[in-house]
Amino acid sequence: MSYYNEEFETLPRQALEALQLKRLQATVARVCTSVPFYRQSFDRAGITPDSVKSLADLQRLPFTLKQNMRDSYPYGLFAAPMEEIVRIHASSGTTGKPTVVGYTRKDIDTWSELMARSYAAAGVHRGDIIHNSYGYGLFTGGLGAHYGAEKLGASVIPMSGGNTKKQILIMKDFGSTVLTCTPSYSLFMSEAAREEGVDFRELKLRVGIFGAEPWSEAMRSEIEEKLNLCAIDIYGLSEIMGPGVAIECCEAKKGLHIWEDHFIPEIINPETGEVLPEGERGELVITTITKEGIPLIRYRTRDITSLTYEPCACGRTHARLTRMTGRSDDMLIIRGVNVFPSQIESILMGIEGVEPHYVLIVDRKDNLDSLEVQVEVDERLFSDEIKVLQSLSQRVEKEIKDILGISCRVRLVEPQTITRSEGKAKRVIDNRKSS
Ligand code: DLL
Repeated sequence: MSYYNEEFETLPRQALEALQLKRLQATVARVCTSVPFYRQSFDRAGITPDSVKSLADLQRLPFTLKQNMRDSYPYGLFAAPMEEIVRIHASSGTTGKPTVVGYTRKDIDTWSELMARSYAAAGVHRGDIIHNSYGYGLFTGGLGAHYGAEKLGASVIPMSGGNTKKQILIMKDFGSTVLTCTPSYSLFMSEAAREEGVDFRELKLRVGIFGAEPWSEAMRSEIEEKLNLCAIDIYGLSEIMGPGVAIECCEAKKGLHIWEDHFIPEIINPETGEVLPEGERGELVITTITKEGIPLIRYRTRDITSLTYEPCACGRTHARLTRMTGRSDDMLIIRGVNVFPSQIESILMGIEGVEPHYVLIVDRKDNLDSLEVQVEVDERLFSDEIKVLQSLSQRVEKEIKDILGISCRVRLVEPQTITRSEGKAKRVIDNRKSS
């Protein structure tokens, strides 16, 4: 077993909960004194700094929403004076102003440690050469993965995204053993390698640490086969920290350990806000308990997952999240049926001849929703008879109808026609939003 911080990663539950309570109380006191938003929202809920006597009292605290962060743009929720903020990141989002986060020196140290733990959980160690293709900049992916790699003591290549041909060359010549990027970019790299005549089996890559966007189990198999490595799922969000909030361990690869000595997770019913029992799927809510720059109480992530406290084969005692199926605001409602893009992805990946590059186009005509699934087909198939293509598209339509209960139109498109992404892939075009 390779831990980065064995004592904390394997802390018995009782000790972990005692630590959580102490840290939660300190965080509540901190936000009450330093953040007017919390002072007011706690006042309205009748909460004082000493209201939290047990972890169960967390449920009495009000939620924090992304909108609250937007309303206090840019620095309104900061709990530390600007003199103590050493880094600022922001996530752009698709609408409105970016969400801005600030880190104190201690926050950067914590983030680096949690990323170092995450690498160790993924089986990465000193001596590894980490090819980091997450974007460097306001996005937390690049710098988060970078600082964690240095903290671990591995060698990091700060590639950032883009210039894919060069990435392949560097990976080959520098002997990279670990690749960090979005799952969609990893597939783009496998195509670029093929074009460059580079076979991933000749490379030294052993582990891929993929996240920042939803991906399915079927996509994992596809990536593992095409890139010849062990693919690990990593989760995080800038509001809470960045990458490294939770990660799968390479021993079990069954759920993502969330570092509970720094974050308290809850799962709620997104409609009612009610806390759900262990194992039930719902929206992930996170409370940060060590952050100084921008601590968040019961932050509604919008990400859909479930939580388990069952012991894990790796010996880590921290709870595990199941693979995220997507965000509650990404859920498509098509003629009344709820569907996540990742569910369609899983079906597509299970069908021979269809490639892992797709886009979903949703429209509304005469008050009726329509869904078109555009997906690339295998090169060999594309040159085949029209009959073969027709029967393939009918098969995809039928499987989507049988499994998800929605009718759609499938349009098989030529290889290389769907836009590739160097960061987060854009899988859905919802034209209803603009109409
Ligand atoms: O994406 C941080 C990150 C960087 C995570 C690199 C992992 C690797 P944001 O740009 O703020 O931060 O986007 C956060 O991305 O709320 C999820 O909806 C989604 N997301 C992140 N990781 C996963 C994952 C980074 N493993 C938002 N599976 C989150 C599914 C993910 N969705």
